[in-house]
Amino acid sequence: MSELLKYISNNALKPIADKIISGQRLTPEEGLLLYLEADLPLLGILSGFSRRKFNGNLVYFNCNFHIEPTNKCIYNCRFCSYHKPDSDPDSWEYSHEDMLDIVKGFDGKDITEIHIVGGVHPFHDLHYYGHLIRKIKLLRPGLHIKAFSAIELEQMIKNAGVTIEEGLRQLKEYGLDSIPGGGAEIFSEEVRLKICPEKTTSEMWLKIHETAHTLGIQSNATMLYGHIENFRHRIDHMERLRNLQDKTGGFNAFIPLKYKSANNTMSYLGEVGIVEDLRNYAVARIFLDNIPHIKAYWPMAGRETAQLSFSFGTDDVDGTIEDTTRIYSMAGAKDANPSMTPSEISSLIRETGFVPVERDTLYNIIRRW
Ligand code: V47
Ligand code: SF4
Repeated sequence: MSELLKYISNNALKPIADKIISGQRLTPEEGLLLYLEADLPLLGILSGFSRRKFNGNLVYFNCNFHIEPTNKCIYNCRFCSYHKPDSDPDSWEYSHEDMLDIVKGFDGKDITEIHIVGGVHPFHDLHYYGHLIRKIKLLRPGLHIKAFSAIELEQMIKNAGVTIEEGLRQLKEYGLDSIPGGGAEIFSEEVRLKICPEKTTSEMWLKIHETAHTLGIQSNATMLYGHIENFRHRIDHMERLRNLQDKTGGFNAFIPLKYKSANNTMSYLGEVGIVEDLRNYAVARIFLDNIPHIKAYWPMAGRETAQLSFSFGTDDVDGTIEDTTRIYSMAGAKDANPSMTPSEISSLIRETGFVPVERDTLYNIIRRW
């Protein structure tokens, strides 16, 4: 493969390509240079090395649904189209009974994961959510509960008056199995100040995930891109994750989330295009050399971009969803009612020449489709 180097005309990129081919870690400056100077075909070839090392030609999915307990929120992130005040006819808040009814609606279906995430409630504490988890486990003991962004966790633990460590320990006892990757946005403090100034700090987000990992609770990490951030901010974000992963090894997947511009106060920015999406997936796959999976979350990315992204480092599309999330449709995503059957997802993957595999939340293989 060193033959490839002959065809790279940009001399600054040759040593970087050499490092990627020989499996060496890139510095932040080298990651930045990829964003600035590498074209799409080269990024496709180079991210292919990292992708094959981690996941061969497999693309994973799971069978899951979401519960969004409320879209009322104490925060007001500028990019968010989802949160609504009490008085808005589009706001909702489910009771435990409402949410248990949603779970019962999936009786008899081969679902392995429930993903619970929503707005940040002012006074519900970890026991309120812990009892919900316990009741769900009683109904469906085998269901993996991946729940609550670090932002929700910070607030519910604070409301219970305990430390982060104690709060997470108690939630684990209630039945929390893992934590989704939301709320990370962009770690750079200068950008955070502009797009979500009131929200949990980056330091706290990282602390919550680190503490979870040390308690044996695995998690994911997201990055919101394509708004006012620049490439340096993206590399800084991924470097902070890479450093934490070196310490704990607790992240399963990295999920780049493209900023969607409908119905929020940053709409004037518009959205980045598909080439930027693919370049971003590829740099993430190359730079994050210690996170095993890169997810193209299909309700946000769209089915076609998700398909193309398999050739730019991604190996996961998330799951069947079953029309249970509104975060992206309210922000303008194409699929207003996101839902795919396992065989639709597996055809979507197989059409691209990759091999579809159904997984559980922690990436144990359930079945090859
Ligand atoms: O943190 C909100 C993002 C996230 C917009 O862990 C937006 O498997 C784009 O974290 N445009 C929540 N993004 C969703 C999330 C998630 C999704 C799928 C899988 C997993 C996982 C986690 O949604 C928020 C925020 O970054 N978001 N508004 C918007 N307008
Ligand atoms: Fe609330 Fe989350 Fe929306 Fe921010 S992104 S306003 S924390 S629901």
